[in-house]
Amino acid sequence: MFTYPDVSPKIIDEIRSCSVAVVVGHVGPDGDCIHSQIAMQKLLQRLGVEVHLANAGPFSRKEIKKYEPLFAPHVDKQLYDRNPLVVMVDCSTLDRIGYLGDEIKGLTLLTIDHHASGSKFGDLTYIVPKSFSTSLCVMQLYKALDVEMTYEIADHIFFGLATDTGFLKFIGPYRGETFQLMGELVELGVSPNDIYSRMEGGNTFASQRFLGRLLQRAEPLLEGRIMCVIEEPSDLEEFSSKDRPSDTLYAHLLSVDDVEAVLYFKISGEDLWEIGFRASHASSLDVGAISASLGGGGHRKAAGATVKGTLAELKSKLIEILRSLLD
Ligand SMILES: [Mn+2]
Repeated sequence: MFTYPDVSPKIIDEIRSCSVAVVVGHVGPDGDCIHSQIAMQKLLQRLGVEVHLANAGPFSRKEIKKYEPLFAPHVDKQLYDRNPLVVMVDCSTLDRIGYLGDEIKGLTLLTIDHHASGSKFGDLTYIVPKSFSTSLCVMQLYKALDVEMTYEIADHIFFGLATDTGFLKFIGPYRGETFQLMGELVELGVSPNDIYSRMEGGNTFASQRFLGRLLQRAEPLLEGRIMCVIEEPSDLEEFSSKDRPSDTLYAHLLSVDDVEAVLYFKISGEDLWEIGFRASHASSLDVGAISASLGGGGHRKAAGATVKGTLAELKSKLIEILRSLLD
């Protein structure tokens, strides 16, 4: 069975000797990022540290919106001058935290992450690529520092795990350790049932109508191996971009037989498109690489890029790239 690596004594000493800290996370934060930041804040507070939370946002995901008031958009000079320990969670490179990267330059940095892509950057790192969430890495810090977890903390940790695993859908075999950790959290009072409702609920009616519109417009390409969905200007007149039902749209279209990838063209400006990519679990397509070739970023299965050009140009370019990859 997989076991988490030990947290280094250097990290433990750094945390134990710290008096003021700022916990930062990546731009466009998701549930794992926000709940890991909060769980990390609570851990440090229990050790008597004065803790600040900072994130450059935007807090556009519905499941994290309510936490926005807890986060400062900047690390101001006053705080910087007190030489806080910077704890960066759910990312391993400074460019992922946006302009905050410039605001923390020169401070001691502790990185806690589960992404394989980032370099082992920074003075102190606890990076576990096999971990299904950063929040489970934070849980290891509670254990290493011998700080008792309350229900509230357990709930943050479970929520981070739930959002990063599509509520456990992405967990494969031989990962019993994750279920053992979940067992500990549930025994602290966490209700998976309640977490699921909070994670999947909270949709606006408009987002569900928008979903219906986009599903009707989905176009199968390359013998149905690709699904392409394109927004029209009238969509954004009728619906807000905040109501984009992206995750559900991808899930619905990837569930169609033979579909390997979904392309979602979102209007971002005049001849400016944000293209979302998702690949199916079974496909060998690496949409992260496709997105990177367009100047974007992401992972093998999920990626995005913002690209200038006309729709016709971009669409035919992508069809050519996909055709060559699928052959
Ligand atoms: Mn994560």
